[in-house]
Amino acid sequence: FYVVNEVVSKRLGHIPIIKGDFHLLPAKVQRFVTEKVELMRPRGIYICDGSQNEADEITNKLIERGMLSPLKAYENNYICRTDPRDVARVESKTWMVTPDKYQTVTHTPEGVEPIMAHWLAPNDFSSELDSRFPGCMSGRIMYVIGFSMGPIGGPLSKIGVQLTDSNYVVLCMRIMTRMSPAIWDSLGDADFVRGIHSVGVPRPVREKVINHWPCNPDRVLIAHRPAEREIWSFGSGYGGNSLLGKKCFALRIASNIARDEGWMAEHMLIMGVTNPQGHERFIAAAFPSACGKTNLAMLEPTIPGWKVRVVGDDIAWMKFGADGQLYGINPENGFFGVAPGTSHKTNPMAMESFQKNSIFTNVAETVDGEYYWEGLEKEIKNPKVEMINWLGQKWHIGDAGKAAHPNSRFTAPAAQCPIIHPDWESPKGVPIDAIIFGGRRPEGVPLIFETFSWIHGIFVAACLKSETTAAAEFTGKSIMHDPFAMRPFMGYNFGQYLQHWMDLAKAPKGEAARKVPKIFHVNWFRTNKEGKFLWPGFGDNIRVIDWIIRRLDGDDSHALKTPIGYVPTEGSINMDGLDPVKWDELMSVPKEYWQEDVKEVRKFFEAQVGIDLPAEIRRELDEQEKRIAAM
Ligand code: SAT
Ligand code: MN
Repeated sequence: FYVVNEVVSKRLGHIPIIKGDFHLLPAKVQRFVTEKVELMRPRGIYICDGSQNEADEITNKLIERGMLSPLKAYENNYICRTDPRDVARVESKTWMVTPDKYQTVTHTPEGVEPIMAHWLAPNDFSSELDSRFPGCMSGRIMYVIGFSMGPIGGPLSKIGVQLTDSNYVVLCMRIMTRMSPAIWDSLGDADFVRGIHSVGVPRPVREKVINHWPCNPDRVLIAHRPAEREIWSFGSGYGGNSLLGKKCFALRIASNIARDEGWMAEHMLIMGVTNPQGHERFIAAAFPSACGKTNLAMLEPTIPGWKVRVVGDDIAWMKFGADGQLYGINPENGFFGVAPGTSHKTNPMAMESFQKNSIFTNVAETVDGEYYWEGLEKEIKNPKVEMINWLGQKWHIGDAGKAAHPNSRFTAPAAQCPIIHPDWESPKGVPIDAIIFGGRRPEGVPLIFETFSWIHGIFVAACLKSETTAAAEFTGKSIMHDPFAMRPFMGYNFGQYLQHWMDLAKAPKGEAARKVPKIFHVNWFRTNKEGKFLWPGFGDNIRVIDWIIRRLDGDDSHALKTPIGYVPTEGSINMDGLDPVKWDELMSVPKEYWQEDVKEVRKFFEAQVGIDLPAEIRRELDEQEKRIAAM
């Protein structure tokens, strides 16, 4: 073992280890680092330990360089502006690399591009790598980040090692994952998920670096090799592209591991909800990016006696126990939330979470050293204050343009949330009793409905659609399919993914029958003809959760059967203290709308899932169509 270390360390040649002890890394990690050092040729190697000292050292370096500046109104809060070309995930340059195309994508007809997962052939991938990574870290430091998704050593947790030349990434990974030398002990000889990330700007730098934010937008590539549990990310420093623990690992790679191991890796929040009688239930909920997962997870109930506590706001790893119960963990350690729209009115608990030790990206900064973004108009101390907007220009409320980029983000330690659940780090997870799916649906879709069964729920989730948001590169509003809110994060053939969900309902021999969660669909975003929201949303969403929980508790008297599922009967949602809502407009299931919808879904399945669509799901579609026709 020692001899192996010696050999490996010599192969590092003249490249100095700037910090950390290479010999303390597990042998497999040493080999990984060595190989990649040879490929990317950094000027030094920095082995991160995740400590406060380390974060301070890196932060100070970034402040000196102008990439980061302190937000003086708070304790240990920092702001940074990216190159304006590097502000969101780039779905069109995000790939899954598998030998067989159909491991990644479904069988779509000639000329139809699959929208769930993009496939890159191994040969093409090799040449894409060859044209980017050799020497890509030259003149830069390579940081080695060992991290755990989920509590270190937990039965549902997984370890990753990310190499990066971005110190911003180091600081954010420290908030978003568990980074500590304990990772190496926990890992031992075991395998780990490999992440290789470079901003793609070797020194000497040929192009002007904007905002001290090196990136290479023309050359962006985010590629995953699921079989090898490996991620290659190039050219972008933005969160979803660069914090590899998050979408790349915890969703795209993890969903592959989950399929192999019989669990699920999903784009879901987890919340604990306690009713006035003191009984707590855990709910997981999937919404596309920028549709309010963070707000729902931290909801402040507007009806008395209820309590919500957050377990996670973006990703859930869930596994059925031998007792038949589904358990879920939040693999993350922080919140990477959309800033605009977040305020004391909409999400006071998120606001409390980032009063210190947080990083703000592409928001505005006032001359008083406070953050600012759209949605804080009514809360800002001095509405006339001068600001620097996300583009670095002087800006005041009322000026043209925006203060913050619509996809600007806060990165905050989850433990700082005042309503973080005491069991949020429970290694075995919390028991999940309900799953909610939802999206932004201005038209036709009621506030809430309950699906008829596990399989009907899977069908409904497969039909999930939502208005596009600024979380990806799309511009303009349109309703897009986003099955399971996983479209941008799908790690393998969507038909097989559906089959996997179906299979999970059956317990293996010797285990208790599975108590599959009830599946619901919500829509906070239905509008009237004038485009005004019909439902107040935010803290009032507890009223819908209340109905859901009563359904879980076996209340059968308050549900009306419609062709798409059970909707609440009028009067069964607590409206105390609420301005009158237009119940019929909010809850109606319009026949013409759903007739069109079913046709559209059929086309979507034909075009996008084809022969990979499990027969049971096709049957659900047929049944739904019949029910709608009979309305
Ligand atoms: O940009 S991230 O992928 O990290 C967040 C999101 O879009 O959900
Ligand atoms: Mn997300």
